[in-house]
Amino acid sequence: MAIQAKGRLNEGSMKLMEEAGIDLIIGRRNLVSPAKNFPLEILYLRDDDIPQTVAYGAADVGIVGENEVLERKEQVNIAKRLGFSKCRLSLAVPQQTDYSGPAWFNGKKIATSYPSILNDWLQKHQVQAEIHVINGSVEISPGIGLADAIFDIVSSGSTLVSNRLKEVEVAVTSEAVLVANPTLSPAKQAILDEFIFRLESVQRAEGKKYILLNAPNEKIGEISSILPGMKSPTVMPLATEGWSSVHSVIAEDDFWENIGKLKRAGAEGILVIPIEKMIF
Ligand code: PRT
Ligand code: ZN
Repeated sequence: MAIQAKGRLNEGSMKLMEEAGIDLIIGRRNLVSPAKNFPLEILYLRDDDIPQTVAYGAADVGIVGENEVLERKEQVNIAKRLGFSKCRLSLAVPQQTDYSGPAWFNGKKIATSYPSILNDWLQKHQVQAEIHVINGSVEISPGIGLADAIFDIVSSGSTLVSNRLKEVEVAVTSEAVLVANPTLSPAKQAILDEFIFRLESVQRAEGKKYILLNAPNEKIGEISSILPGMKSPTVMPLATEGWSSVHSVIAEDDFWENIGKLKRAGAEGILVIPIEKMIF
């Protein structure tokens, strides 16, 4: 599996390994890390090289920004969207521009590190513009007279603001994705499926809490209807006659909405505890 050696995707990629319960042997030179307890080896690369490495089979899978996958147009399958490093690729123009729509870009010079995605957008909107490819610090080009506009990654938007630019068109949105070589052997596919299964078990548990509460037996029906659990809540008798312990899984957001209702319905001793993994 190829992951980014350093940069914005590295931390999220390493967190996924941890969530999947994969322990890596981190060597001193740190170019390759074998896993101790899973049939996996990590290669650390620059993000730009990951789509090609996976397409050519030097790595079987990789974690990379969808923007790089779209830009490089290599033959890889998106095995799973990972939900981190979210951003968008947008066109931005100087703040004072009276922007009228895509036709504004006709005859303009646009600086970018993503010429292929930009070219797709220009064609789709039938705009004739000049693409000026630069790597890094794209956002300063209009200010120094190198371009009329830029096409770049935006996340919070603060880089645009500090360069006196405004975002006028979003071409694509992106997040980190798990990519796979399209011709994995069945044995490798099985390892990938196991990896994805583990990630999904952790994801399912995110934002979910295990709730335990005590209630008089005659209130259990009402309390169960307030708790939208996995199926039906587990009800166990307490040592105290006429009382039970009710267990369920709830979304954390639902909990805050329903706490008052539960108490009014007679729930006592409410405990809310985190869930690490959920497997159906
Ligand atoms: O060294 P290597 O080549 O591996 O890394 P890199 O420098 O090419 O990439 P890196 O680590 O900067 O980004 C890796 C990936 O993170 C990108 O390909 C995107 O998929 C994703 N990502 C998410 C971002 C951002 N958010 C982001 N904000 N990549 C870059 N930025 C930059 C953007 O270029 C711009 O300069 O941040 C600035 C905008 O941020 P805001 O918050 O000011 O809008
Ligand atoms: Zn890069």
